[in-house]
Amino acid sequence: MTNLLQIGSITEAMRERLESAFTIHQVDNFDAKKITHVVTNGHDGLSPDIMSSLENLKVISGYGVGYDAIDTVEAVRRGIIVTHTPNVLNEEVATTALLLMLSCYREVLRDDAYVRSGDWEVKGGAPLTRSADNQTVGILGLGRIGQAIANKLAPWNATIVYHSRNKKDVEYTYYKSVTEMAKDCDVLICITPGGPSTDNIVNSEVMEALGPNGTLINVSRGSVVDESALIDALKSGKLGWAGLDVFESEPAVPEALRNLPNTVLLPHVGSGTVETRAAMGALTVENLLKHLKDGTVISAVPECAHL
Ligand code: NAP
Ligand code: 8YV
Repeated sequence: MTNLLQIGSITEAMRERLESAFTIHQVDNFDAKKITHVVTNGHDGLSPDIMSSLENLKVISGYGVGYDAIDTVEAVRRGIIVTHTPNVLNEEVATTALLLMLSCYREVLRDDAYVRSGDWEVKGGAPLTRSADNQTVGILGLGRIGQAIANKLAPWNATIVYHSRNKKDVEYTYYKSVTEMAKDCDVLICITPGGPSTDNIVNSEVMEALGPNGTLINVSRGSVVDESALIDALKSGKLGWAGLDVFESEPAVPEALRNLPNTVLLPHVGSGTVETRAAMGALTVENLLKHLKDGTVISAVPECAHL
């Protein structure tokens, strides 16, 4: 049997299928020389220490589309194929982005607390909220998920604008500058990859451009948003609201952020439904099984597509 190193947890369905073809080793007990395949996830990735110890490594299969926790430069240098799970989670993550946006606009957490506390009976009707209809929504990263977000916003009659590295062949207005886009937006939704090229791309200047009536939604990576600047902007009122699924040092979330009333916070569950996680798990496994069968994979990350 081929030897697979498991980083992080895998589902029972994944384990059953993997055990038919691999001997699965855990990180606390493995013989580095034997390992040819790794299964991991977007959060844990593969540490440089473990990666360098695996001299016979051929494939790293990631459960998730984001692969910023895997050193692809080193993988390409060593001829190791990195795979991920694009497309199967587009709709779910887009739904999460909208869930956060609508929750901020309609103050779902505040009003839920109003009912539960009994305040409704004592104080009467809750204060009014803002309509999420007819908003200008800036999508930072108009890729697979970004486009799914744009599609899902159509029933709310949103005007979509976007910033990506490259201008796309779409009807939406393109902005070269994130700050200039933020000035024209009611909502900014971040859905780029993480990593050095997007590190703190949403800084205090962008947040102030979005403004006191603006809403920031982050379903990308915590590193994309300057978290301490975000806390300052939300506290001072320079930014109106934030809906966040991802954080700088997950699972730690700064107390200051947790105490702010103008935030909606989720524990990185953008793709976290039974259905979507099953599809991601299946693709993660199929990449490994296909490599065993014929030396190729289904969904290599772009950097490894030529390997
Ligand atoms: P994708 O199709 O590759 O789209 C990424 C988009 O980001 C592209 O439009 C790309 O622009 C843009 N981009 C990349 N680097 C950029 C930069 N430096 N500046 C500006 N724009 C940049 O990826 P996807 O499948 O939509 O996934 C996007 C990311 O979402 C993942 O990498 C992951 O971090 C995150 N994610 C989060 C969750 C969650 O649970 N919260 C779930 C899934 C994914 P070009 O097209 O011009 O290159
Ligand atoms: C996953 C994600 O929760 O796909 C991604 O990039 O962030 C999420 O879908 C994560 O990768 C699982 O570890």
